[in-house]
Amino acid sequence: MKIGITCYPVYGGSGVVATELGKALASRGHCVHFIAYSMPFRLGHINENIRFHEVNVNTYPLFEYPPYTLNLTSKLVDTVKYEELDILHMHYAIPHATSAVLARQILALEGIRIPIVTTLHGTDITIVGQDPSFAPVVNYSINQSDGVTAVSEYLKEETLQSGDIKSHIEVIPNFIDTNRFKPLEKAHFKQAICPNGEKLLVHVSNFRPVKRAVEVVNVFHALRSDGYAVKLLLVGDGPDRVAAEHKARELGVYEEIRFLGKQEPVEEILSIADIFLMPSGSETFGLAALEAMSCGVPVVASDIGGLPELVVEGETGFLCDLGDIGAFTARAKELLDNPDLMKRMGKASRDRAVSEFDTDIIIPKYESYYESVRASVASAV
Ligand code: GMT
Repeated sequence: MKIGITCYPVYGGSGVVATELGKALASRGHCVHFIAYSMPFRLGHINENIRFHEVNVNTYPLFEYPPYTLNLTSKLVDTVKYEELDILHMHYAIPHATSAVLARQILALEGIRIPIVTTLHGTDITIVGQDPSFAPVVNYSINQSDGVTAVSEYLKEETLQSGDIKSHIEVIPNFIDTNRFKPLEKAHFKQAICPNGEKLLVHVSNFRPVKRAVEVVNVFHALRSDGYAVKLLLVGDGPDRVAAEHKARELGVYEEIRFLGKQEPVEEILSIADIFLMPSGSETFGLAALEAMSCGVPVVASDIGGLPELVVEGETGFLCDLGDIGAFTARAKELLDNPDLMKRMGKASRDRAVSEFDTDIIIPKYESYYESVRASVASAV
């Protein structure tokens, strides 16, 4: 198939999923065209099955707010037409699905009927989609898509509960390349970070407020105050990084924390982690937690959103009430006090990643979904 994929090309879950999906589809023989305002950050090398089409955003003195949605629409029209695409897959409803629906209308005038699949990742529904200034266009764009997928049962239910979405929603979870994200031998790296045999807590995110990165620092401080020999790695960057740094200084633990900023390859960092902390206030799936699990790391996460579909309470990690620093600290202590439990949960995490979420399990679900959407569009013409 010739597949057009549009996503936010930046550091963030939906961009990672879209990019890894495109790469995996290309390696299975499909021709994948990425259409975005810059090269997706995880794309790496282009090969004969991967093309990139940059959306240029016009500036003109009249345009105080450049109309990116329209530039994207035009690029979608051209790419579908000249590259003879079979399907468009839009990641994130706003504005990608909207542009695709408009592009489909323009192409129809030339007798081209392009099927559109929209994947909902989360904040397009849980935050942006709830904003009344966006809601009508979000709902319209989703309802007009030929196929809609969501990354968890939780997100599917959230979307349907709004009452305005009439589409059937297929749940296809996030996935992971378990050959890349696996426990790696990194003893020297661990020794450098934890020179006295300390245990290592890790948090990876884009430091948006929803990630509650400051709470990671609070948990770390609570553990240190109770005499636990631990270190903390904070990976990623974003609006709350300064607040996390400030909290670390205020609590006197700054010297025990490394703020690494945006890092690739994350799997090397996760391989030296003992516990992964995810105190998020909202998480439709929690891709960063899956990356940790695939590297054999138990996860202590908020009991919210799609996280209970990923983290099996008491088996691959622990789920805590949102914002309950005491509970997060207690669960981390349970793991730190009990090396056998930590090992068992790390192995269970890895096993779950391999058996439920491996790329080879999930990508065929997208392929067959594309086929079914194409078939239903073709039969309706
Ligand atoms: O989490 C973020 O801030 C990024 C966001 C995105 O849209 O790029 O991630 C969302 O999509 C990921 C991939 O499907 C999910 O794994 C994340 O849980 C989800 N984030 C939230 O719901 C906050």
